[in-house]
Amino acid sequence: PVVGVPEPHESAVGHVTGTALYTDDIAARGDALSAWPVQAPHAHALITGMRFEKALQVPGVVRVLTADDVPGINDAGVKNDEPLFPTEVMYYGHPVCWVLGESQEAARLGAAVVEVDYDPRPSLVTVRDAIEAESFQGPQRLTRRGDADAALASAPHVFEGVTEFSGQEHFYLETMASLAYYDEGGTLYVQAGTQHPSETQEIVAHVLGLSNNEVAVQCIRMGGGFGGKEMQPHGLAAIAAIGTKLTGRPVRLRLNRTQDMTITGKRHGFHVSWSVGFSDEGKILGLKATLTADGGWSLDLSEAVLGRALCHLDNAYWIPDIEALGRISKTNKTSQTAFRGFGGPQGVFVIEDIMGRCAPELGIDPAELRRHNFYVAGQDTPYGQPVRHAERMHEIWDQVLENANFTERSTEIAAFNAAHPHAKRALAVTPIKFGISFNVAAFNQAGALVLVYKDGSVLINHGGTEMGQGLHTKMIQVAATALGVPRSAVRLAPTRTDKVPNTSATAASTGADLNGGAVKNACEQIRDRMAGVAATMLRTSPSDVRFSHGEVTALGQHDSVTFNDVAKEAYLQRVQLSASGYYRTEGLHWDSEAWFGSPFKYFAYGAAATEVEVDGFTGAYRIRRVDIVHDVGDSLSPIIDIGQVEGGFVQGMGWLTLEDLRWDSSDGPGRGRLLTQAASTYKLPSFSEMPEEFNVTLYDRAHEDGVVYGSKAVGEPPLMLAFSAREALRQAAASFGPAGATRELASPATPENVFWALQQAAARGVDMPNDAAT
Ligand code: MTE
Ligand code: LUZ
Ligand code: MOS
Repeated sequence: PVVGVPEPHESAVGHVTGTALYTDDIAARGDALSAWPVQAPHAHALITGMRFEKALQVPGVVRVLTADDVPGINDAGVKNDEPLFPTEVMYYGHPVCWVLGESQEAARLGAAVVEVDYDPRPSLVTVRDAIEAESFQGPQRLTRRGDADAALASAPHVFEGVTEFSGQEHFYLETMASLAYYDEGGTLYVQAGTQHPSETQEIVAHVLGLSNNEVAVQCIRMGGGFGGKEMQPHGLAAIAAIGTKLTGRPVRLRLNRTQDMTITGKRHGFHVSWSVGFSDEGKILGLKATLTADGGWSLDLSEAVLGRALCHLDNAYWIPDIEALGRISKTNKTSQTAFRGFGGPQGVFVIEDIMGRCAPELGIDPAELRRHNFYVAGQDTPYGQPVRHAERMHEIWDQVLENANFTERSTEIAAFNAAHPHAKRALAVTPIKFGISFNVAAFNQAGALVLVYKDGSVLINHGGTEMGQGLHTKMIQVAATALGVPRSAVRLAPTRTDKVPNTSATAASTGADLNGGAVKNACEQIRDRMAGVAATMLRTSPSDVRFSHGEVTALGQHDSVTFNDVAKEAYLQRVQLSASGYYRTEGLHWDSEAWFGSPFKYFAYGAAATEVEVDGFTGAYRIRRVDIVHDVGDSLSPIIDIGQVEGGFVQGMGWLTLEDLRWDSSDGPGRGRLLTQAASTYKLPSFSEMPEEFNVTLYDRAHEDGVVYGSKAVGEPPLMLAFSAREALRQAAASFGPAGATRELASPATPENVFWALQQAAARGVDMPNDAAT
């Protein structure tokens, strides 16, 4: 089999040499017009007038697109709450109209002189303000099991707190891009960086008043999506498409970095209030919480994100009695959206924060406290899903402690800390359990189209998109394995809605599970037909034919023919050599009203142990070492999977420790403006923040029944392993003070926030670095 073989990414050479093309590279080769937005300088305002005379006098400006130009429906959201051309500005930077120019520069200059009159309105720019004003959108959801009030009333240890954290900018290297044009037959073609080509197609069609078969969307690859291109490319693609419809010319739309950051949605920040009860032994007895997501100006995917947050509040822990209310605030900000983990990280944040804060109060080592509360076989999640393979969590935990030399190093760290008043180290370990499947049941299906040509070469199409995660590499491996041909015999064609229709977003980490199932299904149809042909060539029965590495053999015989010969013979015998494949995930059920069922096919498990060292004078820190054990089932492609684990961890670490989204909440003229609009003010992880030692181990003998070749999804879960870094920083900061104190740590755990945490710890007693210095 070709699955399981360490293969480099199919575009690795193209990525590093610059020959791999992205949407705007294609656009740049042609004579397309460029679109440029006019962005409103108010968090909330009514638009009372617009004048374009000056813009139209700018050389190279072709026209201005407004609501009057929309042939179909002026809405870009699947919830019908996102006017593409608004009459009411809902956030600072909201595009109110778009200028088309012969060049990007012409369009930019034209946009700068469009005159817009605004009538400013009161705005809400923090989730706290929205809660106070009771500004919510969408339904509220409740996870409930048992009687949380009673559990808290009788618990020997009860703690209360508020946990607040901010969102995260996707900062995919390739910003949003699309290119629209007509083909000779009148099909409107849109090339776009989109994780969800079928939905881009649908939105473009309804904005233009077309049916889906008049629009085709292609995505060759993305320079990162991370959830940011699951929903938000649609409206931008529709702008390009309207421009094409009106001018008859190709139209190119590419946001620059600051436009991308100020127009498109981010990870949801949350405000969470909670109370938790523990037994004397440190078992969680009950939890009550209210989670409020900062939704921004429209719903987008917020309901599903909130749902996943509620379904990951337990992380890996048994919580017998629980009552958790989830709601979505409506604020005057970008519309927050999917981001790797899709609400899961936000739910997990809450329980890991609780563990980290309560462990010292209970006088229990945090690693012990966590382990002590793990699910065991036979227990269900609060929403009713059996935690199958709960024992894996325990095994993975033991393995990561062993790989990390946890006990020995903890002793060394204690000795180091005793000897160093101005520097403290800490080693923390955290688990992850993550549910795999879309929490919207209908999305758990996929299609593929596999073509075998007369010469035996293979071309596959599937509905998933490539955003760097290696899905195409895995699909090539699946097809080669299913057809029994070498990897080199298989090529893959770009994702297009006119090849495979009605696809789901490549999201929820399900890309390989779903599309792999569909590709395998198509290959098996073809292989079964070819087995019939080979049987005539080898004079055996079809059930005795075997395909392997391009050779076709019969059980118990020495004779063989090549796959290529069988393909040619199949053609001559008029046997079909192409097939469309289909897959849907079986066994899911979910009642979204009762908030109960089994929404996930399985859980992915992992654990990470991270060591940090914090400087007592500045709060600056280093990540000294990370050890991870992560469960990907039987890996389809180990290099890809290890890369996903590493990348996910680092992206999570960025969110939790560096990336500090700031919005202007003053009452000045910049109210609601995103202050961190570029890499200069938004600190991403870079080489200097990489763990000095980084060991990733894939959990062994991990076959998962009922998934393609026993594999498990990998894309999102490892992001949440980064909680180990946050917890290590919490512990290191606390080590500057006496044992047993509460350990609060603001988010993100930037050097600044770590500094305040260690000052607070030190203020409780001994060894204050600043005192020592004076
Ligand atoms: N890896 C890279 N390199 N680039 C990405 O944009 N997106 C992540 C993850 N890994 C992403 C990535 C997200 S949010 C998801 S849901 C999955 O990949 C989607 O791909 P998959 O389902 O094929 O794993
Ligand atoms: N559910 C989910 C979703 O779990 N992950 C997703 O990415 C998603 N996207 C759309 C709707 N539901
Ligand atoms: Mo990933 S957030 O499901 O695109």
